[in-house]
Amino acid sequence: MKKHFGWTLIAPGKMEATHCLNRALRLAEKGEGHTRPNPPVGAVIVKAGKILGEGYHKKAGTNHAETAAIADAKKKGNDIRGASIYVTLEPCSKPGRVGACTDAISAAGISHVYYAVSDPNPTNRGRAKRVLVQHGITCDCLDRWGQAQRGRDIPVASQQELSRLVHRAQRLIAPFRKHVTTGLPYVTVKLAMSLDGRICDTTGNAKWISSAESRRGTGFMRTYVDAIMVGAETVRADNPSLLSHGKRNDDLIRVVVSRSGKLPKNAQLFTDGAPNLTLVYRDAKTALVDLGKRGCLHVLCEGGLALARSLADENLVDAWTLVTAPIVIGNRPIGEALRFKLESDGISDPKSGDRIGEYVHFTLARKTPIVL
Ligand code: AOF
Ligand code: ZN
Repeated sequence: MKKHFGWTLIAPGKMEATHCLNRALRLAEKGEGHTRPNPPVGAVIVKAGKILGEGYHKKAGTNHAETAAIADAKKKGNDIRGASIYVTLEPCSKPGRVGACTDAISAAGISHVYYAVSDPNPTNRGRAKRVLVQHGITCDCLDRWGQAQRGRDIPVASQQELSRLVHRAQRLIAPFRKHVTTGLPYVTVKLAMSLDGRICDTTGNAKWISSAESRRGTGFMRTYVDAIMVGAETVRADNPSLLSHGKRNDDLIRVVVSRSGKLPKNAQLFTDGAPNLTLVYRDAKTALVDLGKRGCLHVLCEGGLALARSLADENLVDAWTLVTAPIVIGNRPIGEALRFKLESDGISDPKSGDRIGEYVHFTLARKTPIVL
């Protein structure tokens, strides 16, 4: 893609959908960790190979991605009548904190809507197409591109590339899907292990196992989750700030699970003056129920072993991020903490190959959300 007199020019025709959806996803990802209880969403407006406006949802109560993109185009003085809009999520069709996006799209004179995945929120799910078609706007869900293509030509060169992007859009809203359908946040547990499958407990050899480089890599996860959760033993042993190694997320909530409630009063978490809220709960389940009520979509549990085990025992884990370190230690076996059976728990969908230096990160996510 080249910049040409201030326009982003897309290779004509078939590249449009993949280019615009990719861009919309990158925008949406900027909102991750800040939009609760709303989903992160991105949108791109395009006409004749030119991107005329783009935007994303920054915070609940503010512009949705579509209205942000429309406002961006207006600010740039671009005429978007007859344009197409690519959105990572089905546009909302019922007013909430803000007006319905289907109305804004129609008022702006946009004539095609392409969205990656249906909105799991029952208020909006599956309504957009009907509403938009009533306004004379064509609407296609890219998730069902084969179906859509039968009726209309979607500007896509590679089906494989489009499926990959749609899958990314599905992953992006997995936490929102869990929250809006169950009221609970999506839980990712991060554990470090050695090549011999030994788990690294924070009270043990944590500092041995995760290099500064790997910490920066997984520290990045703290920029896109809503809350970070640790057990009391981690606070006592490491006195962590739980804020990012690198870019900070001021919206991140810090959570400690402590059965006794006895935590050092001078722990960094309570005294560092950061804007980040710190909450203490007696057990993991109570914590998750309350975090869900506070609108948290995604909670990252970073240790230690006891907390990971209690989450696993109560069937509260949606995804495991296993950091494999290129060392052999000899400690407690990782299986003790995971305690899941790949088949019965429906854990699949491995996202592999995130390499950070000599470390490899694997994430195994549930196929279906947990229903309590
Ligand atoms: C979109 N674009 O950028 C977002 C959407 O309370 P509200 O008005 O902010 O509406 C929240 C609901 O709207 C949310 O639950 C989800 O269904 C949808 N979010 N929709 O078209 C966006 N954030
Ligand atoms: Zn909307």
